[in-house]
This record gives sequence, C-alpha cells and structure tokens, in this order.
Amino acid sequence: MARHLITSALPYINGIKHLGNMVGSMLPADVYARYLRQTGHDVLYICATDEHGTPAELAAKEAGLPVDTFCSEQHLAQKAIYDGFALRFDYFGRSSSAENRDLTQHFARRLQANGFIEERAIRQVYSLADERFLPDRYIVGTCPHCGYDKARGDQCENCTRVLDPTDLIDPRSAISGSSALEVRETKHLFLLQSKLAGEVEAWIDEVGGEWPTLASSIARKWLTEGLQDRAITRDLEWGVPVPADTWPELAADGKVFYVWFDAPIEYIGSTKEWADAAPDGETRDWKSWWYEADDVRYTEFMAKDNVPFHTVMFPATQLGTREPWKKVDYVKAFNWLTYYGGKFSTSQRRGIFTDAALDLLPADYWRYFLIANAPESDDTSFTWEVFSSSVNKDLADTLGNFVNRVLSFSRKRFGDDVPAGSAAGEAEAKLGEQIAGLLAEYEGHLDTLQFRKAAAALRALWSAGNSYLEEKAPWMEIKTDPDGAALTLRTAMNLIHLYAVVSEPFIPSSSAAMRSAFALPDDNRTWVSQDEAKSLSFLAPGIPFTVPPVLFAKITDEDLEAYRERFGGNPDTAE
Ligand code: B3M
Ligand code: ZN
Repeated sequence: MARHLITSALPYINGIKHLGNMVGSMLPADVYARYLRQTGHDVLYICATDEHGTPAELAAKEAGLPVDTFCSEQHLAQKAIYDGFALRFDYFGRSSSAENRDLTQHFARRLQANGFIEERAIRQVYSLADERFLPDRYIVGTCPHCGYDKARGDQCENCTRVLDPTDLIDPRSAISGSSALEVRETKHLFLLQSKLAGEVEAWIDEVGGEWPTLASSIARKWLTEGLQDRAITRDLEWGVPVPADTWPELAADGKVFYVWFDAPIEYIGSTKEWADAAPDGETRDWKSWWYEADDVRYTEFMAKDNVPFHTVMFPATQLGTREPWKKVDYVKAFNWLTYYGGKFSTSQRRGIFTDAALDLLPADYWRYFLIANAPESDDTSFTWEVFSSSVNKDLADTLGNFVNRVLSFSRKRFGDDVPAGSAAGEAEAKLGEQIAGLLAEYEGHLDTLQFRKAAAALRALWSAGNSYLEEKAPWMEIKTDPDGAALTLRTAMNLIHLYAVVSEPFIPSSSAAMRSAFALPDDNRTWVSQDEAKSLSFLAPGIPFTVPPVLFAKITDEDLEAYRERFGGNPDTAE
C-alpha cells in the first residue's frame, strides 16, 4: 500500500491568516490526512511557516522587531492557532531552519553543476529615498496585463501573472511610497527554466491528466506562455545565503535566494526537521519520503495563485538537480473564499481572521462549514447568514440534536446502559443498507478529494439517522412495544458511534465527545467497514453510556447581529 505524503502551502509568516487561507490549504489537507490515517494508511503531513522574503521583512519592520525575532514569535502564534483548529501536522517547521538552508544550497549547487543556473547582470529597481534595491513586494504599481493598480513586483494578485518589478507601470516603493526610483545594474543567479521547459511539459503530460482542471489549466497556461528564466536571488538581508563555495562574489555581496526558490524546498526541509526532532529511541527517515520514494503518493494543497510555482517552477528545480526527488502526484487547488463577494485581505484586515474565529466559536463549527463550502469549482462567498444557517441546521439540528435526543430519552426510559430489546428487523436492515451506501459514497468523495461532495454525503449520513428515528418514533413505540423502542434506541446509538468515527476528519473534537459517551473498554475502531455499517451492531447491549453536554449551540439572531456588527458583514453596507 502506498505511503501518503501530504503538504499544504506554507503560510507566510507576515501575519495571522484569514479563513480564506485556511480553507484553501491547511484545513482540507488535515481532513484528508486524518481520513487516510483513520483508514489505515501510512501518512506524513508536513507544513511550515514561510519565513523569508520581502513580506517577512516588511512585516517585521512594521512591528518594529528584528526580522528573526519577529519570525520566531509569529511562528509560535500561528502554530497555536493551528493547534486550536486541531490541524494535526506530523510536523510544522520553519523555512528559516538550518535544514532548509542546507537543502536549498544543495539544490542550487546541483542546478549549477548541471548547467541550469547562470549568473547575469540585471537591471534592478533602486529606491533613492530608501537607499536600497526594491525586489518583489517592496515595489508596487499597475499590472501591465490586467491594469490592477496594486500589483506587486513579483506577482499580480488580480490576474495571478508572475511579474518582474521592472514590468510594473507607475512603480513606487512599498516602504516609503516614493516614486524616486532608478534602475541599477546588479548580478543575480538565474534559473534557466527555458532549458527545462520540455521536461516539465513531459512530466505534466504524464501526471497532470489526473489533476483537477483548476490545477492543470494553470500549469498548461504557464507552459504555453513559455517558461522564462527567472532570477532566484535577491538583495535582502533575510534569506538563505548564496553559498560562498560556489558563488564567492555573490555571497560576499550578501545575496540570498528568492523566497519562492527556498519555500517549496522547505517541504523537504520540514520533513528533515521532523526527523531531527525525533524523540530518543525513535528513528525517522526523512529521506525515504522524498528520495527514490517510488512507493510514496504525494498530494499538495494550495490556493490557485500558488499553482504555477508548484506545478512548474518547483518541479523544474527538482528535475534540474538530476537527482530522484519525489515530485507531486496530485495537486489539489482551490479558488478564493470571498467575504460577501469581496476579497479577504490580510493587509486590509478585511474578513475573518483565524484568531478571531476561534475566539468566537469552537473550531469544529468552522471546520465543518469551511469544508462543506470549500471553493472547489468556483469562488465561494462567506456570509454570516449562510454560516449560521448551516451551523444551526446541519450541526445543531441534524447531528447534535439526534445525539442528545437518543441518549437522553434512552436514559430516561431504560437507564444508563445500551438497551437490548428485540432483534433487528426490516427497518434496521433497510437503514443498514442505506448507511453502507452513503458511507461508500462518502469514502469515494474523500478518496478523490471532493470535499463539498464528501460533506454532503456526511450530512446525508446524519440525516438518515433522523429519518429512521422519525419513522420508528420510539417515544410512541414505547407505549405499545418497549422492546421495539429499545431496539430503535440501540440502533440509533450505534449510529452515534458510527458518526463519531466517520465524522472525525471534519469535526474531531465533537467526534471525540460523541465517542466518549460510550464506555467501551477498548474502543480502538478507527473506521467503519461496509459490514459494520450494514449490521449497526457494534455497541452491544449493556454498555454504559452518559449523555454528553449539548454538542453544538445554535447561533441566535442576536449573535448574528453582533457578528455582522463586529466584522462589518452587513450586506447592505459591504462594498
Ligand atoms: N507562502 C504563498 C502563500 O501563502 C506562499 C506559499 C509557499 S508554498 C511553498 O500564499
Ligand atoms: Zn494583473
């Protein structure tokens, strides 16, 4: 059986992320990783903070901190939030690690040895006011392709095209706003992507057919437009230094690698950090996941603007080493989550940030809602109205209420143990068939990484329990056929246990609460087989249970009003 390597795009260190970042990378990756672990696969889920480059330097400057201090603090702050969202990384590293530095320098040396790096004198924008070169995000201006007026020097957020600072129209410094700029000559390393284009294309022909259209179309578009050679070094203080053994002059000049050169390498770097952090007595083999790793299936998660780097630039880097590095097998790309149709924005603090979200409501509410509404085939708009109705309907009414109703009623009438009652009859057989079918559907969607559809199947599983309960109506049944009512409740309790197990990838802490309602001595079931789903008899009569506190509180109209107020989400006033 294949081992599964999973990575999600590395969140930039420059500030707390918003819900849009999370739904397009870490959250679905976590759901998928949890599902695979639960179904018995060997999984390694790796992420890290992306700490280099102009965003980090600019944010540190704004915070008035040395950039390394800023990064250490922000790494911990982001990590704490991801823990709060129950993201279970196998390792959450830092691209500023020694491991990544060594690997990045290794990659560069190999590329050089194979003739894929060239030193070129280039013309770079220099700011007279700031007395420095202005790479990437240090410069803003109008995109020459789409006319967006806040395009950054490295990429236009609006049309996702990759840019060079000198492409911008009406450029100005992002530090001082000054447009007193001049172009000066300086030496940089270039990755000769044009030489690797054919190989990258052949590789995409081989593996890209299986990718979602969003990912493959962006990759193809890049290739048809022609792969340009790209500068992979920068004049910055903070970054992986160019190694002096290979480029003494550039090293002496203080050049560092471009953040998009070292960031994807950090997927490997973070795996090495994971290995280096192994507790005594445990060995972790980072290399077997990445080098000659033919038995590994590698899945990447990211938002659409990151696709070109992952499907073209990083594979080109890997191919150019002429070493057998593991390349991505499946690219799961996402569109944008918008806030009332507008862009979530870190810089403008528009929308809901992950720290504020956790302050407001437990992680499971967000996890469920975000995955159920993941922007898979299109951009999706977050509104408080849709959010609260989905929480109230799906989580509180359909799932939470079912659990509470069944357990409270059974305790009242039959005491603290799972009741016995009659043997399963026709209704139970029909229910079992239905549950098994829905479970298969759910698994199918998770296997193919279709998160919205998976959420719909999960919801259907929850609803099936409600329909069964309505149909059997044990609160009536008990008057004429107490054994029948006991059977109904025992069957419903089996559903609760099944829900606990299979809902775990979406709502891990509520699942744990459901599961711990039953005092099963060694409940080590990790998933539910088709046969178990059909027979719904996992919980034997006599097992003690407790009634957990209400699983999901409803969002009231007053709450809704308060959220709109606080986050500015009133559709009438939203721009
Ligand atoms: N940090 C961009 C982003 O957060 C970047 C991803 C790096 S993945 C190697 O959108
Ligand atoms: Zn543009």
